[in-house]
Amino acid sequence: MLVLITGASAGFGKEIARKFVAHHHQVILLARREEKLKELQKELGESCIKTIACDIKDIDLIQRELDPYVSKIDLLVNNAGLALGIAPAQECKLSDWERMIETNILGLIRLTHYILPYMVKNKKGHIINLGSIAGSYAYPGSNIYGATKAFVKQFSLNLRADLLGTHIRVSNIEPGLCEGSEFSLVRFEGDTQKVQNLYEGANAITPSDIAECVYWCANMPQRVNINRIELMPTSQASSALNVYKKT
Ligand code: 8X3
Repeated sequence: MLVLITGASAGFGKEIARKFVAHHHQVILLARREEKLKELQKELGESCIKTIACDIKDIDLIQRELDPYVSKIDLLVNNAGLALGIAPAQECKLSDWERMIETNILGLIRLTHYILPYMVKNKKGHIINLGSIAGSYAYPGSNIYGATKAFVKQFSLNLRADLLGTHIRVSNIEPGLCEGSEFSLVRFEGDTQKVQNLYEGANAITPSDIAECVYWCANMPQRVNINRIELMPTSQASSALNVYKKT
């Protein structure tokens, strides 16, 4: 299998790459940080056939770099995404909202739009999107982040509707609290104390748990489409509805 993974230099993306290479698949890695990509390429050896160091929003550059490979991609893992800040909506920076939409939605749809016709032509292919529990459950500070993941969830299901009869599979993996990636450090704007407090004693899920899910989805028999997988740490659950009381 040839697997294209976005956001591949760290966290989920890196573990997903390791998982597929460990099972003798080839990977193309896309991420912003060239140094980290090169490091991972060195670790993965010749199974990593290409790295592309650029922002997911640079679709023209991505298309140029992918051109020799695009018709051979079996699996696209749309993993690149981020949450910026955890402030209530009325205190958020508009630029943070726009950046989340740019990466989590526009980056994902542009790449999908580019690759999908090749998959349809080949009559095979699989798109695995990285959603989030934030796309299904509202919680304070999730505002635009959660909304982008709700988009990813519905887009995944809508793709299934359009792709009926094409043999293309689409899945959405929706993790909850996950430790061991840079996600929360980015969300808390580098505040390591807040990150530590969040994970302390939580026994959160890990990037390798996510990689396991992605790999399992991709390796189910062709007749099986896993539409969604929602996973949380055992220590996390959707909370009761909050009621604000006047004091
Ligand atoms: C983020 C999930 O639980 O950390 O995608 O907010 S959670």
